[in-house]
Amino acid sequence: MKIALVTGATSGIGKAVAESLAEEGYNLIITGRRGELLNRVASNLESGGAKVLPLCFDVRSALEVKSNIGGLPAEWRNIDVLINNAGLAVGLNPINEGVVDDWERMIDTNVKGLLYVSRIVSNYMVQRRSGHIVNLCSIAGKETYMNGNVYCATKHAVAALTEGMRLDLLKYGIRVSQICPGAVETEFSEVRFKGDKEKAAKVYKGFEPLKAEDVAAAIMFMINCPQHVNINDMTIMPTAQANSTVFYKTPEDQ
Ligand code: NDP
Ligand code: 8X3
Repeated sequence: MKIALVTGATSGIGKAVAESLAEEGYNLIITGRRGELLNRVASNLESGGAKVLPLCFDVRSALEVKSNIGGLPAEWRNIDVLINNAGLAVGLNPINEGVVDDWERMIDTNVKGLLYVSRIVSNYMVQRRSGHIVNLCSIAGKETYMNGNVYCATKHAVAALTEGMRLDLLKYGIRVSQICPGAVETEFSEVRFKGDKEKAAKVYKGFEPLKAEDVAAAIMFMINCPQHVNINDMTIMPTAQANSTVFYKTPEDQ
């Protein structure tokens, strides 16, 4: 049985990818901070026949990552696929009004958390000369939009790290990919707007956004390519979204 590790599997894209991987016969290590939710996701995956190891920790803590991922039982260390998904946007402010705590949450999660996890898992993969790392980047890793400053910077960093990882891990036969989605309707905007559901819902009004399952299907395509094929970078957008800021919405929702 193959093993996949998905960070941030309590909701959205991470949960959908974990479900797709389980359907394809993977055993799963899933992570997130919301323990109860994580256990519920684990039970659902197990009811479909997968073996699941739920690990509740914060990717921002190097110590917690080390004890959870560095301390994996031997039978869970042969990780074939790592989905570096845990991430978030917090706030949407011009740079001069930025909230330092929001900046730190984004940088610590999206960049440092991804690094802490990758440092350990890439070594498991190096030992076996095999593995596939898929990083959740974003259209915000290719473009910068007004007030998105720090979130965009973290995703530009993910893009640079994807390239760096691919270069460094090339000689071990480890595949490294990134996926860059446009608007996906998940808990993302609710987190960005700090629980303001109304503001969050408005983001996805007047057009058909991507669903987490659409992104999961694209990731599964990447993973299922033959061993000699690596998709470096995939951008996936709603048909009604041309770039990070241009949408074709019903007139009342413009
Ligand atoms: P969700 O908010 O639905 O899911 C985010 C996941 O990340 C949750 O499972 C959350 O779990 C986890 N997470 C967040 N912070 C931490 C942390 N410090 N430690 C551990 N886990 C954490 O959002 P999405 O599914 O949309 O986002 C997933 C990824 O996709 C992110 O990297 C995001 O930047 C990226 N993305 C999203 C897009 C979108 O439009 N939705 C578009 C492009 C990229 P918990 O809260 O339980 O810790
Ligand atoms: C999430 C998509 O455009 O809000 O990464 O940055 S966007």
